[in-house]
Amino acid sequence: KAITAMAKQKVTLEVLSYHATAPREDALRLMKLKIPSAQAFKLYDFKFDDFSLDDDGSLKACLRMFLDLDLIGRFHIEYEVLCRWLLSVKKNYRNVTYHNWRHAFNVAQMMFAIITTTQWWKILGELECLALLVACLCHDLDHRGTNNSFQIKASSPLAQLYTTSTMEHHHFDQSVMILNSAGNQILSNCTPDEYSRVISVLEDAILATDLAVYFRKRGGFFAMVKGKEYDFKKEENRVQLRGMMMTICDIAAITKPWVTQKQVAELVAGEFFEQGDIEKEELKITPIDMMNREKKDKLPMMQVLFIDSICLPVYEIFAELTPELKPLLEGVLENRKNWQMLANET
Ligand code: 5BB
Repeated sequence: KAITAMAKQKVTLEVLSYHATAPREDALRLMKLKIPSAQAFKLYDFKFDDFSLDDDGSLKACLRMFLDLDLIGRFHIEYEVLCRWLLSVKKNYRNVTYHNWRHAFNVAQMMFAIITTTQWWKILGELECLALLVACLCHDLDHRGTNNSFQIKASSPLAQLYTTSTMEHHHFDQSVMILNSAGNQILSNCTPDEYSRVISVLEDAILATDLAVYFRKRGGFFAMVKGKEYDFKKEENRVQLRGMMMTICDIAAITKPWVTQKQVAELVAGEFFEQGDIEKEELKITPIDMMNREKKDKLPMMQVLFIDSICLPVYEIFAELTPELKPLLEGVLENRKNWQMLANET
């Protein structure tokens, strides 16, 4: 529904006015810490344990990824500014059950593991690697633990501002705000041309994490890979690749060893149930089964459905694109077996 210019301005102010960056002192502390190797952190590992690092560990691991991809050297990023930016990004995640800083960090680790294992950094180039790493860390900024359809049902200010990909537009906005905040400008030594390219790749990448966008774009990507007609020197093919890479990193918990997958699924379910509780108590509506804690017996069956309809197709196509990503597909199949077994018990 269209809103007037004045109403839109009011909503914009409401949504965009508040945000805070990390104190400089925190950056000075982080700067002095010794950064272990990528190997020591297991950052190349597809089976990286999502719960292995504490807050400081995750920040140091981020610095290691920027260092090893040579982004600090190539884009002349000041180390103190990078530390402050990382702390600010972390600070702008909320303490929600699943869509918090830990999730963002794990998505970035998977992106790092993929671009190093496949050596796709050579295809993507430094600018797109920088944009993708930033995108992973920022892709769920200020998530409130509720999805796009909730924003619409609750007529939240965000839904008035953005009618499609509501949360994802907000995550991108928050990303740009932090990138432009004093003391946090990791792109300040980029040329104007590099800056606008990074922001444009960042926008596409963050918007690609909307499930609706994935469904809209995946047919074209699958056809491109199946038809072997791709040429990653063509920008249109790279955009498609980058978008699908965001998807496989975002949902990579589904590829992880069973112990990790089970833990993450509990968190995802927990956040869904909390949204369901608000829908019941405040919006007076009946939540869908996925968000209804009275239906939690259905979880294993829903994970099988999630795997079949969303995960398997995209990990299959990436395994076809390069054998180096086959371990991700194998992880999904292993988890499918376990969820199917649990589903059969109930
Ligand atoms: C997902 C789409 N939704 C509108 C209807 C339900 N489906 S689902 O059947 O595939 C489904 C997915 C049902 C239950 C689920 O979790 C129960 C705990 C999930 C599910 N979603 N399971 C997961 O482990 C994860 Br991770 C997710 C991801 C949620 C964010 C989706 C981002 C997609 C990017 C392309």
